[in-house]
Amino acid sequence: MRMNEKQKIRTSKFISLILRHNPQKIGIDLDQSGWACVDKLLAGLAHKGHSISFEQLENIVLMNDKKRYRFNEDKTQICANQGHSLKLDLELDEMEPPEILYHGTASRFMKSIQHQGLIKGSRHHVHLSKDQETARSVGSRHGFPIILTISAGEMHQAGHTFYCSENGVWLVDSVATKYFHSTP
Ligand code: HQG
Repeated sequence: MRMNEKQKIRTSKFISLILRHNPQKIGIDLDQSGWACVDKLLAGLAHKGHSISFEQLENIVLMNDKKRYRFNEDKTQICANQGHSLKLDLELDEMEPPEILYHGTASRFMKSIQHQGLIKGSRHHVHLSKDQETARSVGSRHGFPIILTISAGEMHQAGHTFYCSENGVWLVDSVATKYFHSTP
């Protein structure tokens, strides 16, 4: 069956839910690094009304606007690149960050953020972007967007560990208030 753009986005969002937060929703397991068996994923999706072919899954992985998922080499396994809330060992490599990174948030969170810094909440990490445009669109998901400029280079020098996901999202455990300011 051909999928239109709307169906593709709906199914892609459902795959995010499965691979980041709740594989049990379709009765599958992820291994300790977050990988799912492609055949089991497809069978589980079909069972919940998201019946897609392997080729359609390939297309979703390839065309996804933020490159949210990746296959292993022989495409028998699939995982989400970032955004998990499940306790996993994502096998991320430490990397030296650029001097400046950005975090997009919403104005309603600012009082708490000014008080306790950026915390990861239910996710594995605080998510940071390379550019302000991406940060703005991330922040807009939660309300009126505020962009925080993060002194990532300074944090790194002070011993904080940074990771970069396969799809270019920078990840860190937390950001103390002394390392950011909001951009007017
Ligand atoms: C905020 C999307 C109060 C934080 C995006 C954010 C990203 C605080 C919200 C990825 C806080 C958490 C993650 C504090 C942080 N007090 N609020 N101390 N510290 N916050 O959705 O970063 O499209 O869990 O600023 O592109 O918005 O799903 O994190 O506003 O890469 O692929 O708490 O999700 O990717 O919200 O987004 P989220 P996020 P996808």
